[in-house]
Amino acid sequence: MSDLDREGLYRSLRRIHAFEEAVRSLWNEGRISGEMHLCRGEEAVAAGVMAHHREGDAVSCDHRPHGQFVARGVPLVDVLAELLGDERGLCAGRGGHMHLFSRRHLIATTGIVGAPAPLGAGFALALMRLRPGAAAFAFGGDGAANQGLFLETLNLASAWRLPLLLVCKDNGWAVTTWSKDVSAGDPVARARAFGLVAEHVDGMDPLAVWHATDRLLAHVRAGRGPAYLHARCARLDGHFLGDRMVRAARDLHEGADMGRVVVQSATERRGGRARDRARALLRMGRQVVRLKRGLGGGNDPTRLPPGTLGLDAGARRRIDDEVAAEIGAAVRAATQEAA
Ligand SMILES: Cc1ncc(C[n+]2csc(CCOP(=O)(O)OP(=O)(O)O)c2C)c(N)n1
Ligand SMILES: [Mg+2]
Repeated sequence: MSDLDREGLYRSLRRIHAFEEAVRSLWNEGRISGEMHLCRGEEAVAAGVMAHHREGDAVSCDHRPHGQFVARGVPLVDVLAELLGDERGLCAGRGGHMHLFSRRHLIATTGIVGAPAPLGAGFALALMRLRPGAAAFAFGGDGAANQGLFLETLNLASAWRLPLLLVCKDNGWAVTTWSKDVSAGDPVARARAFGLVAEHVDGMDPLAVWHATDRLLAHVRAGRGPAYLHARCARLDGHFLGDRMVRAARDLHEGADMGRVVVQSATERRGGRARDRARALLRMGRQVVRLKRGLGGGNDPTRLPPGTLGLDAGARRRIDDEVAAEIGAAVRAATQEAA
């Protein structure tokens, strides 16, 4: 078993959180162009898994990659400059947040849903030959887990006993589709059917993620084949920044105009039966209340109850302050460069 560094795990959570809030501000200011998929709600998965990363391991990420890049220790100024489209960015400002790549840190992102799995398998194949004991980590979503290339990777990774840890960040959604409406069977059972060792974990609990990853990686690093971690987490900002579905629940005053449209369509004479429309309206109302409660903090993996991780309030405050200073300095450096 690896040593658990509680302060390090807490710091990692807070760094990811603070980084995403900084990106949100820059995006809101119009300094970052294009779609922005933040990983708020997935911090505990990124921090808990990446705490086990060792030099020489490789990482592949999906379109929500910041948590892994921050936890990997890629220089934050380089990542921020990339998001700002600055030529001093990680990929000369040409890739943006969905194509982050660092050869030095062996970490890559793809915007093609499902593709981190085969990309990770490729990394794993190379590592198996070049660096026995090293592992590849591949992060994807629940939507990605229904892609053909993901299922093909389960097969080949198992057949070739690749040192690969596949991590599913299951936030329940693929853009506007509830995954449960389009997913057959149980994800862990699916992976086991291909011969992987697999576990389900509460992805809101950093300690649980840390322990599950520890167990699975012991198997992977010993050369016994790939593993699969299914982590239930949340999607706190909707699919991308500006996603009205979540903004409506986040700020109820913004939701007023959204609410009008929903009520109008539900009371529209044409269309479905009155009973079905009334049910739909009720369901929407319940959904908003549930989201609102969740967004109040209960659904936020970085708002840990006192005593979590065994850190006292003083230690947590010190780390929070250090993280705030680090992120603030990175933003200043990146925006000055981009100015
Ligand atoms: C092959 C492919 N199909 C469709 C898309 C458009 N797309 C971008 S993100 C996304 C949803 C992915 O859902 P999931 O894997 O659960 O990730 P989440 O956004 O929930 O984190 C889709 C369909 C894409 N980028 N690539
Ligand atoms: Mg999803």
